[in-house]
Amino acid sequence: MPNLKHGQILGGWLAPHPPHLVYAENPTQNEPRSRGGWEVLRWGYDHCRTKLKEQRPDVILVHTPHWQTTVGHDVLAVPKLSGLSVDPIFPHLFRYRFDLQVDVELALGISAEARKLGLTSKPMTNPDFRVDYGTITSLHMMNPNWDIPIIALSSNNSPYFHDTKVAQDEMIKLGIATKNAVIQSGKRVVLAASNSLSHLHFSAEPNPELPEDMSREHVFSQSQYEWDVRVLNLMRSGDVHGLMSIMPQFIDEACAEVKAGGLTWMLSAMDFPKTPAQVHAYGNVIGTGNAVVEWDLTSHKKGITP
Ligand code: 2XP
Ligand code: FE2
Repeated sequence: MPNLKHGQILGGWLAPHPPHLVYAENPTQNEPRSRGGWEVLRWGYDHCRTKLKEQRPDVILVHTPHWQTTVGHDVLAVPKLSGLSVDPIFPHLFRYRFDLQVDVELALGISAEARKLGLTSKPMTNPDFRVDYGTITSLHMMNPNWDIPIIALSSNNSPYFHDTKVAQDEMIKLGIATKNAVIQSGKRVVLAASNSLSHLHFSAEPNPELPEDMSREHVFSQSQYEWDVRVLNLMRSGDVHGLMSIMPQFIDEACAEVKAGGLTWMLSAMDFPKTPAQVHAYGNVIGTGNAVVEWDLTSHKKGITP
């Protein structure tokens, strides 16, 4: 019998995860209370929530820098996970009770496809696993009801030991593996690269009494800001090859969090789309540069091709 399934990647989102965004939303799941803050970025996520309601994907896949694996690329593969996730740097802002479902079938498929391409990959099957704040923040902002199953992929920390280019080449393979598994699954999927852009941040909270004091929030430096704008303009113009070619320099000069590989993974899974991306918001969080950016693959063609 031929395999008649043909899954689709509907789109991808650059979905930054400063825990401040969840803190500012005051959801019931998060213990600390706030007066708000970082509204422009939070409003940017409104577009994502609306789009997901229209699209109703079967699963959201996220690549996160804050679940780091020294060996290989792990894929979350426990059907249900719940617990308390605390941000180790900002525990006063993020103590979040998560309760989520994982698409284990597709998770196993991604891990198997990654191994076929020569990568080291394992399904993560520990039922007590504490999900990291990168995964939770991006996914909470995208879908606060958590009524769509998810899959999180770990960040192999090879970029921190090896040449950036070698590490990013591995992420291209992980993207291809993801695409292959999605196609075989027959599922409709949305991707999220959980990353800030420029990533230098203030060494202390400008106002510890009121972390959401927006009178103290600003770009870390003019050069970090200019790097972010350059990268966002490449996304907006659909110049994905220009974007990929300056990525190593962006990582070095702006300490960009895309170093962890999520953006490269996502663009690769989407066949490096020349579709102009839509920047829904840009804003700073404790000085870092963050943008909510959408690649809508349904606007030009029906998803990806094998
Ligand atoms: O998530 C990180 O990497 C952080 N440093 C948290 C704060 C702001 C991020 O943009
Ligand atoms: Fe981060």
